[in-house]
Amino acid sequence: MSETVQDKVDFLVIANRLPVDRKIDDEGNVSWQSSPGGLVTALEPVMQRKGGAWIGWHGAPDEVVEPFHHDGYDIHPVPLSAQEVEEYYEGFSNATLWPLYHDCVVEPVFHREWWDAFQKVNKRFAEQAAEQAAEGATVWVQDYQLNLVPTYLREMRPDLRIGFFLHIPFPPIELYSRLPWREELVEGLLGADLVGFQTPGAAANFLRLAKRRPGVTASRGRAHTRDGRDVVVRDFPISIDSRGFHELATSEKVQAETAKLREDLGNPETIIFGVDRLDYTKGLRQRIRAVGELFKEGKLDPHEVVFLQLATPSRERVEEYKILRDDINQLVGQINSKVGTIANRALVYRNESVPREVLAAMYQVADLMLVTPVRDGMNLVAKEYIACRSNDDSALVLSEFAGAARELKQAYMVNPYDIDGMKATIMKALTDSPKVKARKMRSMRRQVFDKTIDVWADDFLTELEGR
Ligand code: GDG
Repeated sequence: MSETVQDKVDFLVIANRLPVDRKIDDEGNVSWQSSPGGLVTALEPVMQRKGGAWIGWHGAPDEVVEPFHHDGYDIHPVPLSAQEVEEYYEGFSNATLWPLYHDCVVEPVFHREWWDAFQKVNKRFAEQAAEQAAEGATVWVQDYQLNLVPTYLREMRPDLRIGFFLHIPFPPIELYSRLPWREELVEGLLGADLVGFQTPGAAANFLRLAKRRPGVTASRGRAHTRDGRDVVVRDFPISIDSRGFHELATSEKVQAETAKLREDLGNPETIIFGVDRLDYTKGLRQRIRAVGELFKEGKLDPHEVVFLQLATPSRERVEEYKILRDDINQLVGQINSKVGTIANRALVYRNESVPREVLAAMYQVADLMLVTPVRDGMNLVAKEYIACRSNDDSALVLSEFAGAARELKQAYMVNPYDIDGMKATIMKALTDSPKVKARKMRSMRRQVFDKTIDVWADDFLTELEGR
């Protein structure tokens, strides 16, 4: 395969971020390394096979980076100014759409300037794709930040096959209708040939909205557009590289890490674990409150049980995220000052990002995993725990508001708004018989090893290419 950037390609992925991170060594040499996300793992082989390109922002504002070839495919960095990052990304994407699409768990912010920037940046991504795509190429657009790209791209290049996948939930019409630009955003997605969601409920919400547009009708998972096209709308629940995670978790390096971690936590009998981006949708306040109360009431003994919560820093310049960070710090402080001792902290809270090996070790030592979002498109953490944890004497507590709840039916389900209910379910998950827990774990393992990220990508692309 050629090492130079190709003029035109048959397969393109467009995402807000590139699949590579820039590394600069001590001598100042620059290199790009694949970022270890699930999407990259799933799509790299596809792009290598088809000779593809990935279009996305490289992560540094006010900088133009030339296209380059990386690991068998092309990378086309899209430049963003500092003001665009603020308005298109932090503003419209993460302070307007993100809360709105997550059931308005915090108030979405509407600013007309953000909307202007959102349109402008979406157009830039579409133009870049239109330039790179060969005649009849397949283009896969990822996520809410690029909601307008399908229609812009269709106007520029009607010959292309365009797919769109939304990684987050799609809200009911009653909430969506608040959006001053609701018509444009629905039209934006109708430019695609295939629109994929995490759940059938999200797909149904979108179809209900689509058929309100003048001249658009909908039936049996399809929207028929004014210009006579059919848009297929359905769910494609995303997954993980299950075998990859399992191999990592059982590797020698991670085994050593696991022993060290257990030691660092004071060799407790039971380890409860949670890991999330520090985001208000993940139900951290409710989860920490519930476990804190169990410690305070003496139902959990800090000499025997440790609750380890890892919260990865996220979107730190967006106001609601700053408020959340302060709230959680305060909540953790209050609990630890009332229960446990300096040697036996009840709650070990780490607000940082850790290497994958360390995360895999954390999954391996966790007797009980708490995944309690108030709303979540899928939630990969729940699946990663099932793939990594080898011991059958384990339990997953899972929010019914995560997309993953549709597939991991054997989890201990909770409503994170019901703190007492969550406390009772946590205690049940800790005290159920090993036989019951083993049955649940085995059934969830079958699900996670059956429906992997490759299955997800293949399903989506087969449907798209059949269009
Ligand atoms: C969006 C949707 C949907 C976290 N901390 C560390 C770390 N992580 C990794 C986890 C997991 C990923 O981040 C988080 O994925 P989630 O699915 O839980 O959540 P979002 O980031 O909100 O993702 C979501 C997803 O898109 C995919 O469609 O499931 O619903 O909101 O993979 O492992 N990884 C490492 N260190 C950390 O400290 N290495």
